[in-house]
Amino acid sequence: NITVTHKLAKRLIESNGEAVSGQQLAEEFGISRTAIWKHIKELEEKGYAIESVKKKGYRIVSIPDTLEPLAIQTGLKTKHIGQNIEYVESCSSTQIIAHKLAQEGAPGGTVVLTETQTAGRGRMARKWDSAAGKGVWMSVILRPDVVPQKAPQFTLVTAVAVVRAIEEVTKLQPKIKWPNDILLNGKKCTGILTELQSDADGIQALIIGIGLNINQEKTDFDPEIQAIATSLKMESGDTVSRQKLVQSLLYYLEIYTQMYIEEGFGLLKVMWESYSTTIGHPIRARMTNQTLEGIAEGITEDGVLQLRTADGKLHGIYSADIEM
Ligand code: BT5
Repeated sequence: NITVTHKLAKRLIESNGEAVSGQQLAEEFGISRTAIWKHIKELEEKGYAIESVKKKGYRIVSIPDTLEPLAIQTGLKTKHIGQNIEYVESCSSTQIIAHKLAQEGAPGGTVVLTETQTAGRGRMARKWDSAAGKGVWMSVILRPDVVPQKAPQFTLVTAVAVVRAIEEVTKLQPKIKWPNDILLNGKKCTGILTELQSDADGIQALIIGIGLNINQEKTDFDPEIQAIATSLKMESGDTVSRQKLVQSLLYYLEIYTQMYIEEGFGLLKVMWESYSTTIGHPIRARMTNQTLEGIAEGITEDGVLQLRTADGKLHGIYSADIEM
């Protein structure tokens, strides 16, 4: 039933604002006009606004801002990423679903989307706050033919894609904090978590988790992160279309990951540095076994942060929390 309803929505969306008669739809779908009408009612219940034009038929006026595959794939410009979408209304974590799908052989480019997560996670088993319907909680499965040492840069490449997408859909100018935070006015609006399935043959799958705060108000966040988190709506003052954001993000993700795989990190490194808040500034890098203070001088071709301490020594930082 869902599929006929979805096909009907697709048919109406693709008629580009032209009304399509109940009779014509009934013929095309091989069902009665009453059945068509029932599917129209079902779409209206899902939040689609459909105009019924006398003697002419049905016309879609607006579609709801859900992350359902149909909504995302209508108007999606990618060839690869997002052609296969797994959507669930709620889950523990899209990372868990994506890991399972990857193990079961899901193709590269598969995307998992949800409205809310009960156990969204950050790095080192930290909690990721995932308010229902207010953000984009997504995992992307990639199967790049690269050595495992090249995996960490996918976080940086993804960060560039996120910045480009936010710039395209809003007027905001996000900044990147090494390695995986996207900031607006110094507050975090996006976190990225890259996980790896690999064996003796190399990378089997990369699972790139992206959590984007879109339409939250301050009080939608857990009290303990209200001072450090923000959303696109809080910064721009406007409600932002999650659909458009996902479509744009998948597009840039496809372009930039392909560029990285085929041409290496060079150009992306330049883009990344231009968006970075970290480079050129004094920072404190907290690692599991030590904390270093100094100037962040840049990143290497491998995505390693170069930190110069007061004694003049240059340190390569592979993983840390950065304070500025
Ligand atoms: C991250 O970790 O920033 C990676 C977040 C990845 C989340 C996505 S959502 C889809 C996919 N499924 C998952 O289960 N995860 C991925 P980290 O750098 O460790 O930052 C975690 C810290 O960010 C927390 O300890 C909080 O301080 C803060 N935080 C938690 N939720 C936040 C939110 N919604 N917005 C901003 N900051 C948040």
